[in-house]
Amino acid sequence: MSKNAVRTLAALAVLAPIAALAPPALADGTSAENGGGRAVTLHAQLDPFKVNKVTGHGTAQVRLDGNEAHVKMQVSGLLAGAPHAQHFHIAAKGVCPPDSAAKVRNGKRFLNTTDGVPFYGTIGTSLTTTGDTSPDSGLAVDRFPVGPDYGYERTIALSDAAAQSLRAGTGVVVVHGIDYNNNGKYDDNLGPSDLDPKLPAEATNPALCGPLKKSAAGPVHGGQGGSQLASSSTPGTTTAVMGTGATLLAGAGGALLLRRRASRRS
Ligand SMILES: [Cu+2]
Repeated sequence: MSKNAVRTLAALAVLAPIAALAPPALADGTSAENGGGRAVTLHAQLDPFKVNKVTGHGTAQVRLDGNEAHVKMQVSGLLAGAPHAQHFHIAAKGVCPPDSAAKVRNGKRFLNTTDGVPFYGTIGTSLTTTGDTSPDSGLAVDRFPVGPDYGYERTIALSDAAAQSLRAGTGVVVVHGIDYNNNGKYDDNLGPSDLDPKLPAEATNPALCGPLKKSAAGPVHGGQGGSQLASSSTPGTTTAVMGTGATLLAGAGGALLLRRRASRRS
């Protein structure tokens, strides 16, 4: 861990108790602006897109209070050593696309991000590990978790549009990045990405998807079985936990990251 990271963590640790004492005014104000948004807990089961040759799984939980979302995810079985963009997609049908939404391109049948937009909508929130979480960071590949397995936890201030969509039941968690030809890296076998032609389609095609649904009242249980999720995460602070691969990737350029060889783990 870099000195800066340590310093940041130390600062967060100091600020956390203060934040814990401070928020009522902010929370109330935010709730009032958002239609009196009562705190709600949402869950998503993240299932793989088989048409994209994905076999991983995951879960996501969101505690939404006003516009503040405390997000927890556990993901497993994705491409190792590769960054996985992840978002709340919003304001469409609130469902994951069926395999029949996939199209044939370059002689291969697969689902790209655009194919799914009529179902899950466009990006409302980028579930990055640090920094900006707006749609502008949708492809900030140096700030997303790294596969194959990871835990993710972060408290995020959602846009009004995203908060409203999640409350309306049209929020969908989508995790991107596939290995269609199973060669251990993002490559160009599917052609360029529909989102950024400088990236390979494998890097941005949807891997896992799950609609966020309101759960029955009751306590939220933390991520189960995740080895990479910090056990010391403090409610109210911003924490993001990445896999070991993230250390290797930190500081390098995005496109380079996607083209570098995946780790030799298989
Ligand atoms: Cu997405």
